[in-house]
Amino acid sequence: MGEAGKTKFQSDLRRYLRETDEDRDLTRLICEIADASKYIINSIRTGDLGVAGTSNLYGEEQLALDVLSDRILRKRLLHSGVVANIVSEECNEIITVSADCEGKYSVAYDPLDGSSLVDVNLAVGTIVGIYKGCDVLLPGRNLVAAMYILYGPRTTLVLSTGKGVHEFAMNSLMEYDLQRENIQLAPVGNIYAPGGQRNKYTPGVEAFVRYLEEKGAKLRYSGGFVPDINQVLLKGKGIFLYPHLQDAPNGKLRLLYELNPMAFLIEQAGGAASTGRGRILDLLPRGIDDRAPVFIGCKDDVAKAEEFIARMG
Ligand code: AFP
Repeated sequence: MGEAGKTKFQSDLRRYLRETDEDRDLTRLICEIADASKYIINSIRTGDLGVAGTSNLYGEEQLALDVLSDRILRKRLLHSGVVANIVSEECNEIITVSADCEGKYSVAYDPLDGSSLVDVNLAVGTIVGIYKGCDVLLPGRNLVAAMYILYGPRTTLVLSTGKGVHEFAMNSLMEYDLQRENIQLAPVGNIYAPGGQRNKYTPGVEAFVRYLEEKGAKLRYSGGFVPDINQVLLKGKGIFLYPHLQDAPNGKLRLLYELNPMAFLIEQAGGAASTGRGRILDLLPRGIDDRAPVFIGCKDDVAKAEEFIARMG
């Protein structure tokens, strides 16, 4: 399977969700998040960092970009009228918006994952997982939707509401147009993105990476989870890993707002997402800052990782 299939069907995001009979409130929520991305892009591109922290030349305070991105996104969610609870990478507790769960959604997000990469002009992204109702401390298999927005040379939005994975690209009017429908991953890939220090890999992980290298896989790692996953998804093949390390048994990436949304998307594209010993989407979060090791991408590559880890740890 080559590049994910392109489509001639042109539709903006809202119209696409309407035409695929998506729940009206979920459509509203997804479009609010998409709209928020326009303001996040502006801050990234112009360095206009709003208020707080050090002063800029206008005497205003400046925010760290991830804090500003969080404020932009949170404000849209707070005023959307369809959100019950929020979990943000920038806040160490659950933000209750409404005690009324009926017809509402709860959102777990990383407003600007990889924000430190902006200083070196590398791609970063917003990652969002959406649950129906009030509870967010649920296994990721309960997600009703997941999406990410990738701020790269182009701004793209990748979304699934459980009916396949679709890519939208921002046009000159800052609206999102459908680019690819039903993106699918091949069973086996030829690129790998190995996170974490190699000298801290366990024997099983080291053996798995050597297996990938010996079969000719090429290393593609940017340090940004969103662009690295996006490369696997849009090339239709590959694997990203941030494994358990000798001094970090749970790896680095956060379950609620990094791993679960990406695992939902990758599984919707026919791939797999594992801790190395079990499905990411089956993990019951103990807290909002839970971390887990991750092997995510082509399902046969993920299964091979699990084999090596079962055999060698
Ligand atoms: P930050 O959001 O703290 O920059 O971390 C980004 C990230 O969580 C994820 O986007 C990358 O895949 C991973 O860290 C990279 O980690 P290393 O810098 O250890 O490779």
